Amino acid sequence: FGNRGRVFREGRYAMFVHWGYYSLLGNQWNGKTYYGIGEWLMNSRMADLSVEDYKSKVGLFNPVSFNADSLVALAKNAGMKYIVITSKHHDGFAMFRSKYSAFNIYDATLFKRDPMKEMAAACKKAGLGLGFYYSQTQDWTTPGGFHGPVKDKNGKEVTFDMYFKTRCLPEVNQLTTAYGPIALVWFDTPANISKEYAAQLVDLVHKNQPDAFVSGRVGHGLGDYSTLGDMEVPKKNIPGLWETVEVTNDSWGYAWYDQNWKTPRQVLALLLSTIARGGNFMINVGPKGDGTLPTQPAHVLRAVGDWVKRHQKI
Ligand code: FUL
Repeated sequence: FGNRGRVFREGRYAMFVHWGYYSLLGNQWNGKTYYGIGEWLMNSRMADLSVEDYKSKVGLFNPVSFNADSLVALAKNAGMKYIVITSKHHDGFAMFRSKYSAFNIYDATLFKRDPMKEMAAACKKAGLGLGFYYSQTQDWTTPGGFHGPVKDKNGKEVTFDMYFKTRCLPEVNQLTTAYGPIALVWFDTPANISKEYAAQLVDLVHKNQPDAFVSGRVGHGLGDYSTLGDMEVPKKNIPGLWETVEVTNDSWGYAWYDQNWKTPRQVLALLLSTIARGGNFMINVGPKGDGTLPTQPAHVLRAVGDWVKRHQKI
């Protein structure tokens, strides 16, 4: 491997952060709650939100209390070695100042900050690795994206190829050139993407960031490691490079009612059994719409960290 994937290979324990416009909604729309994973609210069949509906409240998203340094400090105190944060989830909202879509946190809100820049600076200062989650196939609001509109605003048909070339690939290029060294890009839900597109993504990341890994969910077995199913902690040893991803409660993105927090003991057991079977463990937190974390998962991760740091060699 040389230096490629060193952060992943040596880090083993990571923080996953699902944070986006959906965090402001928290699984609620016009006073009604829709149960499920918070970042999927727009796609909830019950809520039945059109692209226009969904976009209509984005101006209310103004997470002024977001503090990258304190999120990174929490990960560090928890004994984690890298953080993977959502730069664009399936709803197509970019959590960075995208040059390729105005539906982004800088241009579509009053916030006027780029949280991915702030995370990059904070991780660098703290000596933690940073990875970007990027939904490459599903994009529910960009014409041509999987599960997205099939026509543009002029009624012209848009293909996946157009979405891929004008949004996905250029954004991945931006994320891997304008934010300093990146530990990995975490692609997700490959769905029916062809091998040719997946290969283009892998090549682009490796070209721009020779030390970065690409997650297995890029598709077609082209990733540098594999990710098990969501919340899948295996009961047997697994060879090769792999990870499992878990939640601190029941949702990745913030859901206002979800108080089903795991205890420190439960998280520690999941962490240890994953590490002992040869995998990496990445556990999620979902900041709220104001940018702050709910207090309980912070408390849980710190408590686990006390144990981890007492037993870590380095
Ligand atoms: C899934 C996604 O669809 C979820 O929203 C979440 O991001 C999880 C980690 O991966 O497959």
